[in-house]
Amino acid sequence: TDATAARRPNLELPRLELGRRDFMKAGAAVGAMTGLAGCTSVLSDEGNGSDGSSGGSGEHSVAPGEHDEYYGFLSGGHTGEIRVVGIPSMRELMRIPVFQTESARGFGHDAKSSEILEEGGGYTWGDTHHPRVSQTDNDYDGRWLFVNDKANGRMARVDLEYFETDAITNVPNSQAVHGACMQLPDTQLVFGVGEFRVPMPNDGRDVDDPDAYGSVLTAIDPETMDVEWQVEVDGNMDNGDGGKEGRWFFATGYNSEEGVTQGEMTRSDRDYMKAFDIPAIWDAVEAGNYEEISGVPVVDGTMDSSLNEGDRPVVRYVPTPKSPHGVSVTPDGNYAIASGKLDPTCTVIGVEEIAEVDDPADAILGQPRVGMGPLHTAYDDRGHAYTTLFIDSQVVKWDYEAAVEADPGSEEPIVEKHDVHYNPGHLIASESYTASPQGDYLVSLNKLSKDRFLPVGPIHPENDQMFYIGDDDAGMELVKDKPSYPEPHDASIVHKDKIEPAKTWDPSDYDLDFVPEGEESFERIDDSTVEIEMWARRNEYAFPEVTVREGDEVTIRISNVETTSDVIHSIAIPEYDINLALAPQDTREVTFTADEPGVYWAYCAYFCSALHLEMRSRILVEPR
Ligand code: CUK
Ligand code: CUA
Repeated sequence: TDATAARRPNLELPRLELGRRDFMKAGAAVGAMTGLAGCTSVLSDEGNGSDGSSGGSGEHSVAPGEHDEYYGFLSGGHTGEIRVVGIPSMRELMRIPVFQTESARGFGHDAKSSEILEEGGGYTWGDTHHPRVSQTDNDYDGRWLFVNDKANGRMARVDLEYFETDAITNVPNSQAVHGACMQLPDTQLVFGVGEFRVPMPNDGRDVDDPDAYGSVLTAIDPETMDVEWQVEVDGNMDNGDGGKEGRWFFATGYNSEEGVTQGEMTRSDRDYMKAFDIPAIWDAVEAGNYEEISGVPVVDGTMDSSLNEGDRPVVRYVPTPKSPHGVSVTPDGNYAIASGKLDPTCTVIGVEEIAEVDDPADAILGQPRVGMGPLHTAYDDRGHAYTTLFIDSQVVKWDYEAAVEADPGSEEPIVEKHDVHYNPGHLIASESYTASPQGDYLVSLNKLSKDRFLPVGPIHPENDQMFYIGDDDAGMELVKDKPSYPEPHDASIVHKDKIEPAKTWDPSDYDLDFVPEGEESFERIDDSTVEIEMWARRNEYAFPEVTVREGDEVTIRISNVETTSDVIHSIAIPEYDINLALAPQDTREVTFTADEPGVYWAYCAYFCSALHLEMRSRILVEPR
């Protein structure tokens, strides 16, 4: 609007018509000036936007009652969850418990979600890093979100119709699943990138022999969530990304030294990005060229291996400088860009070239010097890469075709650097993991917030900073700071039109029979077993009271019979550690042993109506 434009800081940025050598200096100047622009708007009235935003121009805020353009799916790190935010507002819309028990959504309270957690290994927490949304034809299809558990070596799937975790696979032979991504263009496989090296199987046999340790890439069927195969490699692995054409999967790695102490792990100057040849791996599996370990075919992808006819290696090792961490494939599918924590360059690897060259090192087409501590790279739709610089606390914008033209170590491809606050890990741009990013918004997930927010004790929030990147002339514009509970590592940004969330449950999607009004039942099966089928609606349960006997095993199946969207109930049972959340038309079940005689007021924990506080049922446990 004009009013918004009038309030924007009046800063005419110089148009850059410079030779390449001068570009760097000018780029730095642009960075400084856009930083200043951010400050100016904080000092103006602009910062007190009606959406409660702090700082940034009003152009990218979302007014009360209006919807965001994008869903942002952020990992929650060691909370074990996924957070859903709206972009550009950065408002948190929902949290999805994945690896942890969570009471607001009843995850791990009802039978179904408890079984998912139990089948996933029975752990009470996880460490989510990389949320990736399924794709069809290299574009988001909005069906599933996959996310790793770095802590316990698992992969989970979230159903994006219900925004609910529906499967967890406990990956064998792998202690930490770090990177997570899929085979493209159509999510044919989901890949978990094994990080820690452990003996395989890890049953105590080789604890004293690090040479016998290994790490594996795991391929999982997205429909069944079964492990299809694994590939053992040399060294550790870290992050991963899929080539757009479906042949290659890339994983960074460190510790090619295969050490077990930090000194040992960082001794050599080179590590390797691994390029997995997916068809060659399938050939090896089909030809029986694998060892079965813990019930999984494990293909030998170590450097010395050459399993297939014609000595076609299943993994190609591309030498990259010290301890590469991030890897991501450009939207055009032409390059995989990896960057090392301990080296100031990014390595631009030609995807087609990998298949053609004899020496994988020859597939390296560019190596620009971008700054200190480059970690992760995202893309816009105009040929720019954006790389986080952990040590410099900056995001560097650079031109990846220019990097292929330039000499190795050159700073010429740099377009701009912008400060972030502080020490960024991942960053993500709108749909930057697809073949068609929008190039408008970018979120930098900063590890340290230091003094950016009111102090809240010695554990600080992180700072997720959102930029508008759609105007190359004006440069990157810092729009928003969002404090984040520890700790997002990576995110996916998906246009709202590509996600179709359910408004209510569809009982036919569920394996438990719905209990309509009038069909409630209380059945004593035998001396110690009771089955209750009941419903909930505003403001009552089917039974105002139920009586069971001490020691009974009680199963409650309960349906929310509401058909109105957003009328949510729950059934909380005090002292029995139970809270089932019930969205409209949802049915949940729980079984517990009534081992303490007494009176228990089961109540609804979602404030659902004027008589919400009266919505309760008295459970009487009679002494035997
Ligand atoms: S991430 Cu997992 S250590 Cu850089 Cu992809 Cu944070
Ligand atoms: Cu139902 Cu409160």
